[in-house]
Amino acid sequence: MIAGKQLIILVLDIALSAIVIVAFAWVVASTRRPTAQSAVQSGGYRLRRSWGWFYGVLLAGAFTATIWSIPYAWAQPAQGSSDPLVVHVVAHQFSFTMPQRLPADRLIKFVVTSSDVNHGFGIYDPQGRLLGQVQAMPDYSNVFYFTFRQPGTYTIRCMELCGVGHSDMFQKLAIYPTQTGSSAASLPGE
Ligand SMILES: [Cu+2]
Repeated sequence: MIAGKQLIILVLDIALSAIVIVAFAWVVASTRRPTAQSAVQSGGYRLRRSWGWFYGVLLAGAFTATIWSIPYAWAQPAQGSSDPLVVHVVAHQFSFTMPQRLPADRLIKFVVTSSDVNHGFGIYDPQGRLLGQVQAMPDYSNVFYFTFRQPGTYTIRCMELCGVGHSDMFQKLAIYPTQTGSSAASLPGE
């Protein structure tokens, strides 16, 4: 049963496809009336210039409006922040070797590698939103800093097609609240 967002996307897809088909049909029909190059050249150049300016301004505007939300500046450990908790992650076909519980409100330094092929290490919040990701590569460690702001059950998913079991390559990660006190942030069994 198609409903809600899927229905909107389907209708939009059909409408946009219809516009493209009409545009192609118009181009095909128009080629049946030959026109001298000189008659269309200056108009074509004018149109091309306006089109270039239109996209130039559009891209510059979109760039200026969105560059501020790029997270690189605050994805790094803050100056003077406490020692990060180092967590090693090894991805395999088709699971991750890593702790199942980690503390909230603590800077975590994930050191991510793979024992076989390329994988992705993606962190999803309890609502299923992607919060961050890094590649898991064989013979190489990627470092990824992350702080879980809210306790809850998060999901780690592989984000790179890595074989037949790729779609089953996910697991839960429990984030527990950090109590005040120095020992609260250490891992069980640490
Ligand atoms: Cu994988």
